[in-house]
Amino acid sequence: MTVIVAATANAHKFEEYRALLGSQDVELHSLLDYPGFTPSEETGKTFKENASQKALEACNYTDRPTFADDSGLEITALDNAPGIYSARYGKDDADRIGRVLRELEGKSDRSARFVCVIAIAINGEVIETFEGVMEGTIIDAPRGENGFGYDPIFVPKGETRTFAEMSSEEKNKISHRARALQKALDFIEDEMSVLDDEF
Ligand code: ITT
Repeated sequence: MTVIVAATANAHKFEEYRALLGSQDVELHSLLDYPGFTPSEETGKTFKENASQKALEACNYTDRPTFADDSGLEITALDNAPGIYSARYGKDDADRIGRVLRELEGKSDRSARFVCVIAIAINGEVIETFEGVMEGTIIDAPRGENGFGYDPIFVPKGETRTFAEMSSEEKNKISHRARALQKALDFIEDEMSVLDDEF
């Protein structure tokens, strides 16, 4: 079976990818399968740059088809912070959520969006990137135990529950990550059919 690498050290992200790719005929590795590899600091200014950096580095190390995502929460009233700094916005999830809620105190615009950019790297080259977005609102206090990161304060558009109150199956139907991945899978399917036509 083809091995592909999901270049993430975030176990929650990896579980989402494992569930989303469950029906595909591939064996999925994460960076936890390559303990000798330490990703370098993220230096990009955009999700796309960071996703590309992560995918390329891990592809070069593992010599496998690799994808990586860079993702985060953009909050309108905070000039789209924390954005690419979402993972670096505090020492742990509770600290990061506390900071966001403090910074939003007294602000009436609670609109926000989760963004995920997936980069695919093959043979030492980033071949394409794909963006998925889920719009929503930030509530006043965390609710729910599922998911990870900012899920307890994010209510996706059209829902009343936070991502953390939804099952993983429900989140995986509409999330920014699922949307980016679907675009990547559509691209791969199209490319594969082009190859099939040629041979
Ligand atoms: P890798 O770089 O190893 O993949 P990371 O957690 O550092 O792991 P990012 O740099 O992409 O990943 O940071 C993404 C952060 O954005 C993540 O740590 C969460 O705080 C937040 N985030 C992204 N997707 C999320 C989601 O689906 N639910 C909640 N928070 C999310």
